[in-house]
Amino acid sequence: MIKYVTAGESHGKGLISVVSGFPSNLNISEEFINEQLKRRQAGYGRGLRMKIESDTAEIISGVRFNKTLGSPISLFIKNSDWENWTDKMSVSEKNSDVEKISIPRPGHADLVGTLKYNYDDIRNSIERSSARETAARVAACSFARKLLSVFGIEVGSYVESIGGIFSKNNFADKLFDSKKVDSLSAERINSQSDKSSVRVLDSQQEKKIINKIKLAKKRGDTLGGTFFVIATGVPVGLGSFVDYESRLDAELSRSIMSIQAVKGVEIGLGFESSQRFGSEVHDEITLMEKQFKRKTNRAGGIEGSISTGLPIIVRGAMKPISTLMSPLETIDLSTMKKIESRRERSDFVAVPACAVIAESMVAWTLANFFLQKFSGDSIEDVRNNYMNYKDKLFGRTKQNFSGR
Ligand code: EPS
Repeated sequence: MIKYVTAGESHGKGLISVVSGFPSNLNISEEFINEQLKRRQAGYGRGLRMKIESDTAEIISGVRFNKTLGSPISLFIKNSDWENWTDKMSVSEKNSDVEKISIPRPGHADLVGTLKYNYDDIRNSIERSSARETAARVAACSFARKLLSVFGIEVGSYVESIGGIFSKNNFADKLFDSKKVDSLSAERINSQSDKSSVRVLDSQQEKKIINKIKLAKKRGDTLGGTFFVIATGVPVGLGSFVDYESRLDAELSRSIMSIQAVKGVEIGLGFESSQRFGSEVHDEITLMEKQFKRKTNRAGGIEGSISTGLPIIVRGAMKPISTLMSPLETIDLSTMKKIESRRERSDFVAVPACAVIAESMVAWTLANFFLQKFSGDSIEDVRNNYMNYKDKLFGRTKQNFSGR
């Protein structure tokens, strides 16, 4: 089992990730991790903070000469804005009068966190619930992404909609369509979506979305949206139906749902499959050049909670950011009276960033299942186990059923 833990407050000194369970001899560089961090920071509609920060991870342990050692890996991302928060976020008790926040924002973790942890300052809720934490996740998950790429597995994403604006070209349909599914490439999807300021695949849609974000900004409002994550090159056999903790679809859903502000997850056709006939949902099985193929991929690459060998397709929905410049009604905890919510520096839209974070979470989940199945102390051991399985897959099945 690979594991990671993140630590750090949004306006503290920085963020830390500790990653364990990776095999030795995996090639990785700080530059590779920083490329992913840069992708997380992009997107039209982000707040001022993204201009202040230029997230870079420093590897503190677990890597030598660009190769993992098999020992715990630790990473540090410095918060450039820390120098402006040393008083407000001081570790030791300060005599200075640091403003205490008593007005919770509806939709954020402000009120529930304060009630649950018995805080006397909402700042304590704000700091750790912030999506800034995802920078540490993206850094940690870069190791998973790198491991998967050794075996030809790539993870990509694009934004399907922001503020209800969809593309006229139904890209989602093509993801499930037979002729396209085999030639899908996560890398190719990223090479297109990385170029768009809102991670979409259609320039007309991009223009409309930018106008809608401008409108949201003008109104002091925020927007959410939907995104797709696609993993290609995944072998058949990751995950299992034998118990609930081994189910690949369940773990993928959990990992996406764990991202701040995500409110919905689907695998393959998801909710739409509930409205169709069975014949319009299930993917017919064919045989081509000693490989089992499917005519369609409506299952999104998972059957019986096990990967089918077709692209894994996950769709997520993010709610609008809960910090509004035109505030909603709330209660001031210091007076218990009705008041307008506080304004706090924030993003207007973060769906493009959310898609990159979701890629990272999918990569982590897949790497975890991959290593459970093909586990080894070094990347060479993992490769041997993988090749042994992959090369024998068809012959083994044929042998099992021959002579019947
Ligand atoms: C950030 C995500 C958002 C930003 C944050 C940086 O966090 P939250 O979930 O709290 O809205 O608002 O920036 C700030 C907290 C700030 O001071 O601007 C990120 O992804 O790095």
